[in-house]
Amino acid sequence: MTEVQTYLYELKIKLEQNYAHQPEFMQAVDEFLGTVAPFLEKNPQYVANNLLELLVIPERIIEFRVPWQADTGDWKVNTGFRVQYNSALGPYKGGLRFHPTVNQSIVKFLGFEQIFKNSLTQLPIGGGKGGSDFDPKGKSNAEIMRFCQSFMQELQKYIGPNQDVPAGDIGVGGREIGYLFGEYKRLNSYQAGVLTGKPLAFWGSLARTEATGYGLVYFVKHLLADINETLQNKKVIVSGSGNVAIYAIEKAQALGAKVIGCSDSSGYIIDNEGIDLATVKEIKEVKRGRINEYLTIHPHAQFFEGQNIWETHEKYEIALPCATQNEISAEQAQNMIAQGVKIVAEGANMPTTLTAVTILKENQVIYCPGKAANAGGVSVSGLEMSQNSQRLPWTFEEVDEKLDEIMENIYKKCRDTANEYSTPMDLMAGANIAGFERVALAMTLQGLV
Ligand code: NDP
Ligand code: 2IT
Repeated sequence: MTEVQTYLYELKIKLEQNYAHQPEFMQAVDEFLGTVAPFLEKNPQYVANNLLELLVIPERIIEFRVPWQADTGDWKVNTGFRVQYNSALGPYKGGLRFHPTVNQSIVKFLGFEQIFKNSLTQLPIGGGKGGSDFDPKGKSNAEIMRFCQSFMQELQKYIGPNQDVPAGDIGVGGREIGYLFGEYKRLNSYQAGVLTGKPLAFWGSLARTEATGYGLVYFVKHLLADINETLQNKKVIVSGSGNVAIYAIEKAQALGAKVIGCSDSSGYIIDNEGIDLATVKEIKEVKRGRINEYLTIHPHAQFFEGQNIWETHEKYEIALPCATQNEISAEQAQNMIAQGVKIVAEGANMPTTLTAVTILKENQVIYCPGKAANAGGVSVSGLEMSQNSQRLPWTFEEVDEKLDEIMENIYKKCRDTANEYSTPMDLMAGANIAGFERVALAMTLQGLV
């Protein structure tokens, strides 16, 4: 073993001893450590400085009690988290997730990936993530408001426009950001840049709602352009039907693709005539309903209750997983290949298990990791921060154009870095190394802090 390999091996053993109880965190770290050796061989100073161990330990983890009152009058409590992972490139930046599965392992994996994602955007933002095990499903508007207010009572002590700037993620959209912002303002002062993903009514950025889904499709568009192809007439399947999924479908359709399926946690729908997005938006954005309601308007479509969309027997070429982590297992990856998939581009964070990634790569499927392909959301969050600092809103077209440009740059950077350090089109290695390069340099220049 080379010195670099020994270093990575020993670090991995140490982390496994300490964090075996945090499987999602270990998965994200394993994926990263598995790709960076060629870069470290050329940059031995980072091994000498033990930079990777510094990088995998968050600068700070905040965990707090969130008490709130249900409409029934009952007293409830959840746990809140904020991982302030790495501030080498700027204030901590990353979303808040409200979902019953949230725990320290989940926020750490998300925060770790966010460091490299934010670095890839080339914007001045560090990495962070947070959330709560609160389940927004079935809660009244008043309960959501009280929960957000209580969550912010504690979180406000640790955030600020130059310190840590949260945004949305699963279960946190414009409504929640609005309530969180109101409470922050009440306790502090009007700091527009303390949160992003704000409603357009006050200091939000045009195109932020669309940014992650649009950015994902722009990434695929630039990838296809490289092989003289377009999205025209491509068959696409998207998982999820939340913020990222909806705007991925919208942009894919606008570029001529035929999207035939989407899902939520209750099952998936297939519409061979092409998903009618207006119906999905009405169900999800307006009524906050379930995906099977699609069939009441489009009875020719099919609903597969309780099933995972990646088990479908429909044929398609492009998969856009936009729901949650580890939604694609090894068996599901095999099935995707059997259905003809050529590109898997992740709108979600870490939706593909490591074994599934290996299977996809072995079968020449182009795999676009979330930390590169879904970076459009945080990119426009960065642009929202710029607009807030300038006190000037930009037009939709201006923001959208910048988003497209950022996604093109990220794609090309990942592609070129893969060519330099790994095998062609190993975009996972490309994203990890290119993301790491900027952070590692900044950390080194800032010294041992
Ligand atoms: P939303 O809450 O808007 O939507 C989430 C969607 O995924 C819903 O359809 C939800 O179904 C489904 N889902 C969530 N958890 C599960 C689960 N355990 N099993 C099956 N389906 C599930 O979230 P977003 O669209 O914002 O986020 C989706 C993904 O994209 C996440 O991985 C997030 O981290 C990532 N992401 C989001 C960004 C953003 O800007 N919002 C930016 C970059 C990445 P149901 O309603 O039934 O729970
Ligand atoms: O995973 C992500 O990049 C997000 N949820 C968006 C983060 C942000 O700060 O906009």
